[in-house]
Amino acid sequence: MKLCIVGIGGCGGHLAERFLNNQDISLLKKSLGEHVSFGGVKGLWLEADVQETENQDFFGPLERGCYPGFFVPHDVIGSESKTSKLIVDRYGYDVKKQGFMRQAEFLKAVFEIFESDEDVKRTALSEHESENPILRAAWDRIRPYTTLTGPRDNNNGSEMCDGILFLVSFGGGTGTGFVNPITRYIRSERPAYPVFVLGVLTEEGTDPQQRAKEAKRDLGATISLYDLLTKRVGVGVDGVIVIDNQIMVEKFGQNYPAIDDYIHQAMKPFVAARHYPGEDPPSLAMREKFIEGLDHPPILVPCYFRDRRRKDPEENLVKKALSEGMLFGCDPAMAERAYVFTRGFVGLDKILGAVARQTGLAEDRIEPWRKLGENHADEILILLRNPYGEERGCEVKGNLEYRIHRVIRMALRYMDDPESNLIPDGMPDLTKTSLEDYFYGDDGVRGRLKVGLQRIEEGKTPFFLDERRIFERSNLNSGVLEPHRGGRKVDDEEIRRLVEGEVKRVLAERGL
Ligand SMILES: Nc1nc2c(ncn2[C@@H]2O[C@H](COP(=O)(O)OP(=O)(O)OP(=O)(O)O)[C@@H](O)[C@H]2O)c(=O)[nH]1
Ligand SMILES: [Mg+2]
Repeated sequence: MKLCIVGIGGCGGHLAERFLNNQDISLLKKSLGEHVSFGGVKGLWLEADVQETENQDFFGPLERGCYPGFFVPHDVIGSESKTSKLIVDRYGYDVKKQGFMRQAEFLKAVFEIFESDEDVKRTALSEHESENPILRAAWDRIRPYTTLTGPRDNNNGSEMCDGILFLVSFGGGTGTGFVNPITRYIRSERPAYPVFVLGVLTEEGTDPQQRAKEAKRDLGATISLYDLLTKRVGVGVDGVIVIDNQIMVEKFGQNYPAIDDYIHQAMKPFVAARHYPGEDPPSLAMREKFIEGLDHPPILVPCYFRDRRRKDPEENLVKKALSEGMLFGCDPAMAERAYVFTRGFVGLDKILGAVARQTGLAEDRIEPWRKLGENHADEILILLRNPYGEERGCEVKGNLEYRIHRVIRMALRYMDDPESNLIPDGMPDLTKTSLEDYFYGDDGVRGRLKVGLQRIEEGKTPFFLDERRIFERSNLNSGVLEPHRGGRKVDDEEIRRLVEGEVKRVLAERGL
């Protein structure tokens, strides 16, 4: 799988820089040849705050043909835009606000409006030739790097990426809020194209920039994770790779550049291109492996270790990866599956045996993919699928349940704090009622998070159940939105049809 890397927001941009860095010899930052990133990845950075794009010099404006480039999606909405005015007048949300608002629910609300309000859609269509112009523009910038480019683009297919990896933090506003709408938007067009998210969960206490309290960041993280994990397979992403900044900060101190270098290093076996002969499955087949047997996207915990080349390295690599090498705390014995990526000289049977022994998984639940490595070192990345679900597992420090339980408790605390002002004054009644209902209503997020906590305590999986929208299209003809009334149900049959259609289309495109 050759990945298209899309960093979103501050953390996403810093990480994307690591992945997209040029390996070619460069002089004074000018490449002497073609820009070649590790693993042949390509990609871009989506940012909402122009100021942030001016504070760095790695990415240039895509509009000016720069590579690697950044793009500010809401720039497609002009300052005199009727669409923007309609949304401000009816809902009180200003999509032109610089950097948006640092809240996950802001972007969630805005894109639900674009999806559901017929007047907004009509106005946007006449003004921007798209009902959802911000997401359309973002997707239009991503797609040319993928095998999904239209036939007229005349790109060399083998150069193109056959999967997307979004890089975000869970805890800010931009990455946290944008990742769901954009992945959902891509999915509505391409149900079977591999799409993964790597999300860095914000650390405990204060972050170095001290921009927001932990509880506030945790509410954003919770909303984003909730929305990612409750979509059905084929509607949502194919996996959410989680990394805990808390573990990273304990390892490296509050040094984001060092943390980001390490995260990139740890993901190298996943993105590396040089496969062992016969161990390079088509990306659609790999995607199938990740979601096999699941209704909802899995959580994937990365465990990484790198060691100088030794004789018989397998047992030690696996052992270290599953202990000191976990990038998010968990109990590996709880994993349902393991996807193993190695670089270097390792034996297939030995790796399978070592992972089976140390996780308790049957060998048919372990998927190994070997790649050629660097001189003098072997490395391993194990992605553990859904390694949680033990009764009272949330009481054991170091477990996934323990960390997520804390994040949800913090989110609830923030929701219950009157100073949080989650229903801003001055918003139109429609928005106030919708937010009130979304957060605090009988079927609201507050109640659902409490259920989530209980499910975690009881060791049930998954801990979040059904999707929850802020706005729901309840009256198609008038175009007036009403608060959520249960969500659109996408049944299994519809998903199956969408996925089958997509598989057929891709096979036909490749003449298979
Ligand atoms: N590992 C790592 N974590 C980061 C980095 N930058 C920010 N974070 C974490 O991510 C959280 C959110 O910050 P950003 O990613 O900058 O937020 P954003 O997505 O740009 O959203 P805004 O709040 O709208 O700026 C912070 O609280 C940190 O926990 C980074 O470079 N590396
Ligand atoms: Mg930011």
